Amino acid sequence: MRASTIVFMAGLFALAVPASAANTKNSPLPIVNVVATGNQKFAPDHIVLHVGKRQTVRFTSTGGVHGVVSKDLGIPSTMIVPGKPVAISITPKKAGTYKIPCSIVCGPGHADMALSIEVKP
Ligand SMILES: [Cu+2]
Repeated sequence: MRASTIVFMAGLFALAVPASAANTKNSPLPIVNVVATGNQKFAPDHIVLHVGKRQTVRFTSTGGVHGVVSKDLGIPSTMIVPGKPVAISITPKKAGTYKIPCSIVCGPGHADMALSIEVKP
C-alpha cells in the first residue's frame, strides 16, 4: 500500500471520528448519524436505540442552526451547527418512543422539526 493511500485512509478515519467524539472510544456500537437539514428536518427522523446500551449519535447540520435536548434520555442541550458535527453518547434507561423537538428556532418548519428516538427493551 502506498503511503499516499494510507494518508488518505487516515483522513477518512479522522472524518468519521472527529476529535469531539472522544467519549465514543469504548462504544461497541457503530455511530448513528443524524443530519439536521436547512429545510428543518432531521434525516433520518426516526432512530432506534436499546435500553442499557450506550450509543453514540452524531449530529451534523447541512443548513441552519438546530438543537436537541432530552432530560429523559440524558441528552444535554446541544447546538447543531454547520461544519461542527457533534457526537452525543446516549444510554437509554427506559423503553418507549421519545419525541425530541428541535430546540432552536430555525425557520418556517421549526415547529414540526422533531427526531423520534425509539428505545427498545
Ligand atoms: Cu429548529
